[in-house]
Parts: sequence; structure tokens; C-alpha cells
Amino acid sequence: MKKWIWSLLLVLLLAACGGGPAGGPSADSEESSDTGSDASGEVQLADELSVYNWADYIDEEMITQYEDTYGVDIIYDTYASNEDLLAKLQAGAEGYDVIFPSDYMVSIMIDLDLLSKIDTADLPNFANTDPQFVGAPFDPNNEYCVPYQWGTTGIGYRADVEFFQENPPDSWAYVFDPAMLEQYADQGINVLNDPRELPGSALIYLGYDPNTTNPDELNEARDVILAAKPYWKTFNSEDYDNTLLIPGEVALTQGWSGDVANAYWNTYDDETEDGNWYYSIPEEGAVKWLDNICITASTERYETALHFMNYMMDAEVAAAVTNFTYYASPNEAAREFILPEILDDQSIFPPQDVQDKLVWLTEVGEEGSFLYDELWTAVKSSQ
Ligand code: SPD
Repeated sequence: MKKWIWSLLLVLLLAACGGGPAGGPSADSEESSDTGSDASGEVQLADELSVYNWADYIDEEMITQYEDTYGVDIIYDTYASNEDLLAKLQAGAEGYDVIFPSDYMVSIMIDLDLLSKIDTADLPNFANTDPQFVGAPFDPNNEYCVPYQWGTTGIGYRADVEFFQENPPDSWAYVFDPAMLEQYADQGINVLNDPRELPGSALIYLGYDPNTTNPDELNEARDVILAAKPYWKTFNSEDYDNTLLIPGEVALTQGWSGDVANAYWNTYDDETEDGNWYYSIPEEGAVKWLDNICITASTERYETALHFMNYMMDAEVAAAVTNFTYYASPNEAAREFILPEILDDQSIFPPQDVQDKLVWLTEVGEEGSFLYDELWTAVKSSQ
């Protein structure tokens, strides 16, 4: 087990050495690399650490707390999809230390040698993890990543839309069937701008596996999407909760559980004791996903990245993240610090019988990726 220097002494020492340069991630900077161990074998932290995460996916106070406590400057940047993250790393971007890929993207990144190996014995807070999230299929021994947050991909809809009061959206038909969309599309529909999630929901709607690589099934999904696209107002998975849902710019969205819960709690009215956004898992089924904390293969600040990873798994830090993002935490020890209304919200923490109906997205291989890319290009390029 590594001995971390978590003492105030180190904070003062590092602060005295001066912080690293601000701006984008800095690669190959000797001053910002881990400085190795001191005479007692304790790890010295780097001056800075570059963290690349999904948009709106952390309580930034937890970043500030880390910086203030350990004297490490965090260079924080965000992305909108797993594919954006992959493209950035494949384009040779170096300097990113800690990243947060989802399940299937972890498999892809392992295959492409983009991740550093870890040993969970070096991470005391790994013991906080709920056993059901230890050794997920895409990283069976947690040799690369640890769980961060999890959720589902379903439908969010506005409670004040009359049509939904009589017809609560309980099927993917509400997103994909033109006859259904006719009824409310004028009030705005958003779908996730995500090359696996949108086809995944269309495939589930058609009764297919969201990981299929069968070209006929993928063509059918493409056609369903193309027929529905004229009814959709926006493709947004980055800030749709804050820019479209909460201000009521759309009536319905394909959405991630936490983002819809964020809209619910941010439209919550104390008088009616209700929010204006509801979430449903369609009867045909849905995707569940697990986002993870991983260290890039190109990091030059491995020990600091590992130290940050351990910090993020602290029970109170993990709870603060969930209390801010409204996504479920795989950190069992965090539960006592999570707000009761979030813990009791079944759209965030679905009961086991609902969880049993959900499926993971998985890696689809080189040929499959080519087919999904083709589908996505057809969808995005059509008028
Ligand atoms: N607003 C942050 C959302 C991050 C959700 N990750 C979802 C991954 C689904 N494949």
C-alpha cells in the first residue's frame, strides 16, 4: 500500500514551490510531473493535474477543495461524448491525466492502449465501492478504472404538457413515431447528440440489441431516426438540462437520468411539492451505463492522478458529487451523506426490478464502429 502525503506540511511545501502554468493541459512539463518518492518512500504530488470530464458532471467545489488541501492545481476541461473524448486522445492530445469514459469506451480504450493500469490495493477508498459495481464486465478486475457515477437513458417530459397528462410517455414511440410526435413536436423535442445512445434507443424501440452489428438492423434504426428527425428541435447532450429543460424550451427529451432529475429539482415548487420534469424508462427497455475514473496512458503525473482518483472515491466527496449532479453513486459509503430526497428518487436510484430490465452498451469492434459511424453520418448530414 502506498503512503500518501496528505499532510498540511506538504501543502505548504508545494505552495512554496509555486503553482504550474494555467491554461490547457500541459504535456511534458518537467515541473508538473510527479516528483517521485522522498527519502521516506512517500509520494510527492505534482504541481498540477489535468482532469477531462463530461460537461456538468462534478461539484466544482470538490475540485477547489482538492486544490486547497493538496496544493495541486487542477486544469479542468469538459467533453460532450465518449467519442469526442476518444477522438481527442487519438488525435495525440497529451497532457490529460484523468478521464471519465463510460463502460463500452473503457473497453475500446483498453484495446487501444490509451489507459494506464492501476492496482486497487493502492486506493484505500476503493473499499467504499458498492460490490455490484466492482469488476464490471468491461474491466472485470478493475485493472484500469474505478466507478464514478451511473445512470440510465430514458425519456424526460414536461409535466405541464396537457397531452402527457393523459398519455405519460412510456414507450420509445414518443421519441421515434411520427404519428405520436405530431401531437407535441411543436413544443420542442430534444435528443442526445450521441452516436451510440440515439441509435441504441432506436434499436431497443425496434426490439433489437442496442449493440447489434447486423447491417439490416442498423439500417432500420437509421430509417426510424431519419423519419423522426424532422420533428426534433435539437440534438444536445451537453447542457440540455440547463438550457432546454429547466427554461421549458422543449416538452420532451431523450435524456440521461441525472440531467432530467436536475431539471425536476430545479423546477421544484414548494407549494405543489412537485417539479415540472418527469422521467420514464420506456416499456421496451433502456440502456444503463457506468462512467469511470481512469488514468491516461500518456500521463506524466501517474501518482498524482492515482491520488486524485482515491480522493474522488472518498465517501463525502462522492456524495457531494451526487448531490450536485443528481446521478447515482456507485459509492456505498457515500449513501449516508447523499440527500434523502435524492436517495429516495427512483428515477435516480432505480429499484432492482427496473435495473434488471436494463442493458449495457458494449464495444462493437472495428467493423461495428464503422457501421455506427456510417449511420451517425447519415443522421447528422440529412436535412
Ligand atoms: N451531464 C453529464 C452527463 C454524463 C453522462 N454520461 C453518460 C454516458 C452514457 N453513455
